[in-house]
Amino acid sequence: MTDVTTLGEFIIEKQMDFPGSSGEFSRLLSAIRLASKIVSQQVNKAGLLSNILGAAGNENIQGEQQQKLDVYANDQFIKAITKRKVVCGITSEENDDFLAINNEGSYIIAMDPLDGSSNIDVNVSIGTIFSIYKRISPVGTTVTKEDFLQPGTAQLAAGYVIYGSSTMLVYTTGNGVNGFTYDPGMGVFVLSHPDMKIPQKGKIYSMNEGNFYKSSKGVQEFIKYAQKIDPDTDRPYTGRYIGSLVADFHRNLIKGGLYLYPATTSSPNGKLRLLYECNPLAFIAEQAGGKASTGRGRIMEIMPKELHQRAPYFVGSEDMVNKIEEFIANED
Ligand code: P6P
Repeated sequence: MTDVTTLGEFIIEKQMDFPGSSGEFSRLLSAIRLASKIVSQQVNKAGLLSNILGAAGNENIQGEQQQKLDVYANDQFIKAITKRKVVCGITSEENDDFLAINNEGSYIIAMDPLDGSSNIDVNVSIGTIFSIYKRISPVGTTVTKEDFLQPGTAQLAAGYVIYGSSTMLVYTTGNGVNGFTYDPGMGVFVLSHPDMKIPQKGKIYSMNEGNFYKSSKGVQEFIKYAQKIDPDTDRPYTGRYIGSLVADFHRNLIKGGLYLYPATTSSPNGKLRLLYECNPLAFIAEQAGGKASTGRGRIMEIMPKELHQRAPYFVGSEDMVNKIEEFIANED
């Protein structure tokens, strides 16, 4: 077998553990690794498992139909993380309120267990997104809401799993970004994308253009700019929108590009959730040399007020984020 580095070896060899911890990060990441293997197995046979497919009949706090696989993924991650005893609380897209897990735990997790779930039964890539913080309240006490309402700049680690043509885990602990591809034969994640960097320039923009006329003038001007024929500036750009944030983000991370979900007349704060969609991917984007903005400022500097609050979101190649920020600044 060629010389491969597994995720487990990588954490031990290459990643400093959290400051002052004794292997807690590796235990936490191994919980995420285990749960993602289990979810990946179900996602890969979702088409066959009628008992999994289809809405669970409940609605989550977003008022979205909960797909059974959403609920299943949420359960698997919560179970695996709880077993490691290092987490005091979890907030999840699938749970209206946060979950108190273990008072002795030092960390909190914000997660979207299965993002893009509307794509589950049409066989399009979906993903898990997670973000890890140190708790603010004292160890030994019950986790509080304030433990979760920390700015993205306080993240210790963040990552995503993409369940696509292959299953990949991409994460950062603030020392760059590394991608691991799951090898089902060996049952391990192997380092396949060391030290990922997003191209500074890009030609791909990812937006639901059905929202064009519901977006601000500055956003509309950017889209028209992107579509203009101008060979000198490599335009028109290419529109690529999968409708699954993790899949669009991952492609743009590798090829260069901009994902945008702006505020619209029907969603004045945008659609994406700050804690478990915007901030974790922003941490990865910045660590890979990219940028993540509300359109008017660094998204990781927002002081959250609510667990499920939304934010306008522009993330990807630095030059493209700068360009749309210019258009937005000029709309005033
Ligand atoms: P729309 C999925 O629900 C999600 O949160 C992201 O994965 C995706 O990019 C976006 O919403 C799709 O939203 O309004 O274009 O269907």
